[in-house]
Amino acid sequence: MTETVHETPGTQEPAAGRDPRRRRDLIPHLLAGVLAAAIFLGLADLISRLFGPASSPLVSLGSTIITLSPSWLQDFAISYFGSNNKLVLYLSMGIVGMILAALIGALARRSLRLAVIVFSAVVVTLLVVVLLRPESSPLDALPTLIGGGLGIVSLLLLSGAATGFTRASQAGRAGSSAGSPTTPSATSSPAADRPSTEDDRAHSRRRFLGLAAAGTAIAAGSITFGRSVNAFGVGAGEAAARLVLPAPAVPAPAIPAGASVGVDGVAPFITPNNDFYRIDTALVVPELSPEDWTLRIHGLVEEEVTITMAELLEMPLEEHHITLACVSNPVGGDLLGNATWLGYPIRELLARARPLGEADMVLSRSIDGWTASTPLEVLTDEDRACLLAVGMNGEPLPAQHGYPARLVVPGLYGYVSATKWVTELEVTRFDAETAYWTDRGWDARGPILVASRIDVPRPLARVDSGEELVVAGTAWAQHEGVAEVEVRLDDGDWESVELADEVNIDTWRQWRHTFADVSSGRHAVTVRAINAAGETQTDERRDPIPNAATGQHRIEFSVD
Ligand SMILES: Nc1nc2c(c(=O)[nH]1)N[C@H]1C(S)=C(S)[C@@H](COP(=O)(O)O)O[C@H]1N2
Ligand SMILES: [Mo]
Repeated sequence: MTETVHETPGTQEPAAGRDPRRRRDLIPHLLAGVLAAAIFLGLADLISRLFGPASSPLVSLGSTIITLSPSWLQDFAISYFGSNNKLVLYLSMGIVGMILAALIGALARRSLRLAVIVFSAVVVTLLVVVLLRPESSPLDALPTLIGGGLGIVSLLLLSGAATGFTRASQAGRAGSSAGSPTTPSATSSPAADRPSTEDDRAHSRRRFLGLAAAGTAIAAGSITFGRSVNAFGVGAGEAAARLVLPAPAVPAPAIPAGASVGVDGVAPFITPNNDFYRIDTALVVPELSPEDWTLRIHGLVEEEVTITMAELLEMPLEEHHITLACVSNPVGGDLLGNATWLGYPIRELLARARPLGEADMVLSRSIDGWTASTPLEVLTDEDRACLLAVGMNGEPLPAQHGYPARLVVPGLYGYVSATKWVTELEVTRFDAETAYWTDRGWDARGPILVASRIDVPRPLARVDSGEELVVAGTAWAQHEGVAEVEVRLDDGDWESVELADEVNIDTWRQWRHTFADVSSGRHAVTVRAINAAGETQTDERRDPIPNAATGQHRIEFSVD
């Protein structure tokens, strides 16, 4: 090993830490550490595209962090970052990783051997993380092993070159202060390998800069190329384009024009697929081809049933407009969306399997192991359109929304019902099994609470005086129906608003209201909904856990 070159304590003067030039000399070493780590992870990620998604140490580490995070952290990430929570996870991993890698680079300046040991320990840890993923196989170790090996080679090369670079700068400084480029200064290392001519120094600098540029190119290139060859979900997206949906045997009724109140800025009645909120624990969208997909219904049933995609597409499919909502939606938040779903009634599938009398729950399982527990009586309800869905707004399910098949259950939050990439329905009992989120403290049944939101005006908007003030938004109480929505200006009386046509009781309902003669200055408007059972949305503020945030949406604005 090259440690004799690097372990040169003599080069460290007592005051080195306080000398800004000395601190600047650390930069090439920090960069060497960061680049070596980036080359390791970038190449491993690129090579992982030949294997399963879990074979990328980045992906497996991210998935493991999600699995191990305390539920308050997961809840926080979902409530505050919504559909961007995975991006935030990657950014945080990137920042922490860069700091660690820079520290390894700094360590390499003192002792290259120790730095290589620490770097190898990180590689081995990530190897264990990859192999412990439920979805990985032994072959998935290869990308981490190969990337790790190349990362260590890079660390050796870059740290060596960084040492050359710093010595060249030190010699340059010593030379200019001593007036002679060839005489080592009195305080510096007696090591004979210090570059002594201007040419040598320029060469050392060029060598480091060249290696650093090459390292940057390799790291950045492998991440970009690897992820564009087969970016998250794109593979499944391409497969989705090949799945041809049959025409529905029971089409959804056309959406009347009156379903919209016609106010700009209100969320459209049907949420386009690309704008539909996305919440799941899957860091990489599972890629499931329709040819390989099956749904197995088992557990407390008289007859186990397995269906293939070809069989499912032969069945008489139904289309329904249903609004999906996330339990983590904060008051006024947008973690809900409305779509026209095409699928087969789950109750018909369960009827084939004939659940036993003692069963009261269906544990649905996704290909990635995620689970939801849904009351059996909801899924077998004759009057509820619980679907094994394959289509969303006239297209096959987008990869992110569960391709090729997911569950959609009107009236229950997604975490207890809307399993994406679903492959299994286990008929069981609430007292025998629990599901992903119920294990983390959330309510076992998760019925959707009556709620409403103001979309217009936007919070803190400035509105022209003289105009009438239009307030508009949406309200929802899936499977119960919205009976009434009321708003109030400041602390005034509640006033009933104009409701859009009810399309069905499973979708949200737009509303609008006009206030005349609002005085100039600051104001607030508050909304509340009342469901068909007569329950009024409470004003009591409560956190989402265990069964959804409560409180009324209130926004402030000012009239000029
Ligand atoms: N496989 C799987 N399905 C899942 C989840 C998940 O984490 N994994 N999250 C659920 C939650 S909490 C919600 S709110 C809905 C969101 O569905 P969407 O992403 O299509 O909007 O999916 C549900 N289905
Ligand atoms: Mo959710």
